Amino acid sequence: MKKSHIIIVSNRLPLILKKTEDGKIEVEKGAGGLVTAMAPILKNRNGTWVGWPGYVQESDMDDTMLPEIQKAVSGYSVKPVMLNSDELKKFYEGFSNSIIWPLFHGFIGKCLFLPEYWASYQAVNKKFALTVYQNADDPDFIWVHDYQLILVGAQLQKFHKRTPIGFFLHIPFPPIDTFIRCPWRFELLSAMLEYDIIGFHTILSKRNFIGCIKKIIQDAQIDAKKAFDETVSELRFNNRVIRIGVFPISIDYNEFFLHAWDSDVYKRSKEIRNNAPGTKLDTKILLGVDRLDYTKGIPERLKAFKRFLTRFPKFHKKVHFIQLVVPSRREITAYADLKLKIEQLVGEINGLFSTNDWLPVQYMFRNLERNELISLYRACDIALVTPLKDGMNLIAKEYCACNIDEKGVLILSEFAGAAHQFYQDAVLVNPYDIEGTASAIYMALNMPLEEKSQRMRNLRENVKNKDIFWWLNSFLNAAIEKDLSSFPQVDEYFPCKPDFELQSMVFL
Ligand code: GDG
Repeated sequence: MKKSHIIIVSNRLPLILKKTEDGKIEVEKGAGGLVTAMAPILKNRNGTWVGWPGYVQESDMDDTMLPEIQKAVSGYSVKPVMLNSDELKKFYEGFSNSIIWPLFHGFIGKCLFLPEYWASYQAVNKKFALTVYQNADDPDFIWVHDYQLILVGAQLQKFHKRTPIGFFLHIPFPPIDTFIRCPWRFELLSAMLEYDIIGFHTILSKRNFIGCIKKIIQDAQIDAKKAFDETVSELRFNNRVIRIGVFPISIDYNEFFLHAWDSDVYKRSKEIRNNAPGTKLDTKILLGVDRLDYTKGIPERLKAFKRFLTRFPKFHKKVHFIQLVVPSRREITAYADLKLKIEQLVGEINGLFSTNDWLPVQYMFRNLERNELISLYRACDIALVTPLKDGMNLIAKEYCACNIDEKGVLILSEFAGAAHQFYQDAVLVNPYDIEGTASAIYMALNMPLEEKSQRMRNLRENVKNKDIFWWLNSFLNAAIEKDLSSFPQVDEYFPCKPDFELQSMVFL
């Protein structure tokens, strides 16, 4: 029998194409948890990765560049899908990042529902699907990733591709009252039902998705017993079965753990502690690491730190807050505005509280080398991971994996996917509650060592047991498992009839 291959489809390839000053194109290897997890399985199954190499080009890929691109990865193939400047603007910055991203994170006011964005999103998804179609054979398993590519599965079905197709959403799925505002809600939801398996990070996203299906899609049926729990549910629609599951993504725990033990990392973490302006033996380091994004709650966190300093002057000169912001999507106005807001708040706090021997906030706006980031994780006493909404948040997991002396505290937003796993051992906060977050900082600073160690041990155990490889296996097992005998019989299913009022709105 022919061995099935795996095809990964994501907006970005695990490599970066860059133009040098003398006009040559250079290829750099990509990094990150997804690449690490996917590489062994891609190699083992002679797989292919389809995606955009992050380089804008007006024409399609020149075939002479393919060997150069292929050289950046070994053991599997890469198939680039090129984007031109119009597609970058309308598909990537437009529909993906000015409609789905804000909508799915609940920032409805930031959505720009332009029909030309929708047209470009459809066209680019078709382009991705075509590349997949040209490279897939029938028993292959196709795994599409994330919100930029929701329509790829439906498009492949139009090409009569009847090979199993899975989809994983890396961001939250919103509740019905948010999702319903999207002019293309029916098209997006119907397209999701063309996949054979859909994975979410949290039970909340799974419930929201099923809630939307019940309201918006006619004739879908779902297993009543499992619809709202963490197990894999089956949804029946158009004589097909669609599996829906909860698979919280994670990190390569061992990689972070081993790097944290590195002697250079140890030295660097000591330097970070000793070089913080005004550092004394008892100075506590607080850390925030985020991509520049309004979902990450950076201004709210800075306001909470300001409130903390106002309420607890005895901590002046005894705390130092390092906030790293990694540049991202600055072409979009909302992101450029956010940068200014953050910088204004940092200036305000330092202006109010700094002395000639103490700087309360150290702000960095750049990308750091992986080992520098790990040194920061090791150096800090408290990690502030307080997004307003986040699919999972890998910073929380990386911080725990690197906290090898188990004395750190994780302050975590209730609205990060990670809170579903860490609610017992992290200090949970509502990031909109500035006063409450300031109190949480105070509580973390005063937490007895024994309690800190116990909580951190539990957190690390959790990340270690459910690492990125666990995530990958769980998803693939749920996708390929034939005998789901524990699944209920048809009479245990309830119909997902649309709400009458909504039905008339949606279908008239
Ligand atoms: C989406 C969802 C979900 C950050 N700064 C540097 C750096 N990083 C790396 C971290 C971490 C990653 O970036 C950020 O991961 P997040 O999970 O926080 O964030 P998103 O980019 O928003 O990702 C999110 C994720 O998808 C996975 O499903 O968790 O909810 O929004 O790995 O280490 N890496 C280096 N230098 C930096 O300066 N080297």
